[in-house]
Amino acid sequence: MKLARVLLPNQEIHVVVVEESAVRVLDFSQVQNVQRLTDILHSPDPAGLANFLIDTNVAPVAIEEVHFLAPVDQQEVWAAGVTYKRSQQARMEESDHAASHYDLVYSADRPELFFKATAQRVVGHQDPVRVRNDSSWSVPEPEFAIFLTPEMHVCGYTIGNDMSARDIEGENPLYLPQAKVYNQCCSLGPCVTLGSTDLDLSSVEIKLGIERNKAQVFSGETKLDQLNRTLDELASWLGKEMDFPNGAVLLTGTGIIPPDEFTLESGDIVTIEISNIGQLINPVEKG
Ligand code: DO4
Ligand code: MG
Repeated sequence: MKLARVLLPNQEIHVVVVEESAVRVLDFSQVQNVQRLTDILHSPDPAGLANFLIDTNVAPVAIEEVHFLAPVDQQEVWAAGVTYKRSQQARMEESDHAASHYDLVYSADRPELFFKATAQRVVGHQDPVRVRNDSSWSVPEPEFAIFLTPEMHVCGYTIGNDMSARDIEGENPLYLPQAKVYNQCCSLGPCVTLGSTDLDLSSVEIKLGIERNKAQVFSGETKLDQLNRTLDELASWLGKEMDFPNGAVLLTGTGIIPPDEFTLESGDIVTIEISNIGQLINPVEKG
């Protein structure tokens, strides 16, 4: 089952169940203590609760008529890094100073985990992601993202874009937060696919396409079984020594990085597709 936060044609924001070609609006007035998408995700039976909440008095709304908002409420968004061989190689090449850090973290017990965004800095499907004004080498990072309960259990998946300024990150590893965290630095959505970690990773494909002036300027793909860590392992490292009363979203790292001569430009369209999860499309803005 897929759930989302959407803006309806009447400008109301609602949590919905997403079906093949329409969405079904949920009515939260039927139960106590369920007010947000997160409350459903963290409940013992998210699919059962969502089915129960479908407002049968409201007609299904066609998917083309709704605007998908980022599927986050108050969760912090975190990200794992250097979890694919491709990411380790690219980072070692872009940095003179930190090459051995990237090499070591790829195979170390403790993964790289960094704070990526508050919900306010996350954009949803079709809304613009941003390239920093002070970066001349920026790329999207297409990533499989997991939703975690306060107990650090995986309760759903979505598509994520960990926008990154490679020049700032490569200049000095201490600049990583500035390379990664700024307004509109992260995109998530369009929906949350309910599920836990019993996923056949080898069947999950991640694709990235970048379009400029209606022509494809980059495309790449990988599979989730190239991820060097398990989802549970990443979740449990994130939850060490840190409570997440609102749950968390964790981006699991990128396995697709455009060649070094590529940088995003204003007006580019970034499309990230993950099999069985969907397609996340965002235009790029600079400035
Ligand atoms: O080490 C820097 C960031 C790595 C990252 O974001 C990734 O591998 O996806
Ligand atoms: Mg990343």
